[in-house]
Amino acid sequence: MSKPFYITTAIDYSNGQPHIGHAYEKVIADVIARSRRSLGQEVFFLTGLDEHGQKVQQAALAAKKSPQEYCDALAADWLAFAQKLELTNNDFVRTTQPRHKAFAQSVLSQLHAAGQFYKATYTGFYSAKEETFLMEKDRRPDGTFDPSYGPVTELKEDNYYFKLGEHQQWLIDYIEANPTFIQPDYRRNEVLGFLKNNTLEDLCISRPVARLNWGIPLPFDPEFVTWVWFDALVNYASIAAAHPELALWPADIHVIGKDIVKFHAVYWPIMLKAMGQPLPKQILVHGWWQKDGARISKSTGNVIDPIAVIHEWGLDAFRFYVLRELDIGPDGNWTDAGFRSRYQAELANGLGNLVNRSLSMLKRYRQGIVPAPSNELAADAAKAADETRALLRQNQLQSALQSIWGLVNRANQYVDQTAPFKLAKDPAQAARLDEVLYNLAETCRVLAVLLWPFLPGTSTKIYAQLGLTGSPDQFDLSRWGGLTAGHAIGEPAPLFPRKDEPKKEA
Ligand code: ME8
Repeated sequence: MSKPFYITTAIDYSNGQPHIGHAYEKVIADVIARSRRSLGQEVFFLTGLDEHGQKVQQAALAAKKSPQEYCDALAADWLAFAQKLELTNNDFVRTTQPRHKAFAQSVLSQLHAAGQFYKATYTGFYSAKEETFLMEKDRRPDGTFDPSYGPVTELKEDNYYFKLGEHQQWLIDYIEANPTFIQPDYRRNEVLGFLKNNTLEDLCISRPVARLNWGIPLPFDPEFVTWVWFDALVNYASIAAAHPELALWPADIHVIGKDIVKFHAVYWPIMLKAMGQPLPKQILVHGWWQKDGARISKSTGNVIDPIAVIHEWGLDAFRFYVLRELDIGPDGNWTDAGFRSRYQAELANGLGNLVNRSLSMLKRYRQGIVPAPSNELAADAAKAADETRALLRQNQLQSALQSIWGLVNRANQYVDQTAPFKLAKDPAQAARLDEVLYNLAETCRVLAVLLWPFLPGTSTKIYAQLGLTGSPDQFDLSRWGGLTAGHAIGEPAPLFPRKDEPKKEA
């Protein structure tokens, strides 16, 4: 058996409720996971929670709970959220699980034994908010630190350091020799620019227990816990190791957001090299969502609640909007008007209308019995399927949706051109009507298959309305001609109910 395609997401800090950014990233990974399965690959999809560190400890304190109780309660919410998004993850990691902690400690012991760490005294500045040490060179021209660091305090403490610097040239050479290791290209160029223009400082991988105790104890010094990022990054390998029969490592894709590129494209590869492990094949970096042109922020109230959107519009409308609106890479801007307009134009009037009128006409004019096969739209369907297959293999999700909608639009245009409602009035046109109805129903079937990774609920409904059993989850089912003469379809029903316009403010 070949190694499964192993895809991961960032693990989210368990210090609050999921937001649009978390949902977006998880949907990207889910669509890639589903499309690879549809294309015949075995897939292992991992997501989960980052439960240690100061942010979580502080949030627990504010909630007057022990950190573990606090994380346990939140984990239930996040697991429910993963289900709400219909994620097809194969495992869900929580970094407080014994299986993860034991693995992280074994890595720490191994690297310590190999002489990769040393203990030193640090004197300088510390941002508790970002859990990071700052230096004189981090000051702005006016002498202050960037407000994003929050309050910065002076500090003198012992810690353990990881010898990053030794591996700098190796990493530059690796990234240059492997152009698809960091994608999109402009993120790769940023990392290369950073590595070529800076000397990598050794990385502080511990925090004294006296200051922070919510972490994995260093196995070789109980006075310290592991710095949260060293703990968190290891999740990708610890969960692979928890399924030894699958031989998952190395991962094929780490899907992450643009703010955590340095951790994944600099620290993690060097950690793996020191561990003697191969590197993940690709780090796929997505951009950040804004709302109405401004940063998403709980404190200013500029937020999008993905659960509320899903409740009002349905999961598939949410999945569609985030993937169709924003390519993987650049930043995106969520507007409620934009969401509403894509829903109306592309889902309700585009796909929904096509499926509903195609099946309703087949029901009305032919009692729901599929006529003899005809190939008029076969070439259009094959073109969309070929393009979609190639684009899915390159994780080009937005372009794949554009290609699928090329077929939706072609079929809607075909209805207008052939005017089956007119043909139905003329008994001499019965054979022509049969052809048109076949082409429309079969196009709907092909669309169900192409849409499966993106809109699994809608795709399943289309299949059911066509009276087909089984699931449209194998890409090869998109080959033209799946519907056979005499097959009885099911009951048509609107896929995307029309929504009233929002009431205008008086
Ligand atoms: O960074 N738009 O966790 P996190 C799009 N625990 N994506 C966004 C976003 C936005 N507005 N805001 C956040 C962490 N994200 C660490 C990860 S991995 C070993 C440890 C993305 O909860 C962000 O870029 O702050 C990241 O990929 C993910 O959400 C989790 O962010």
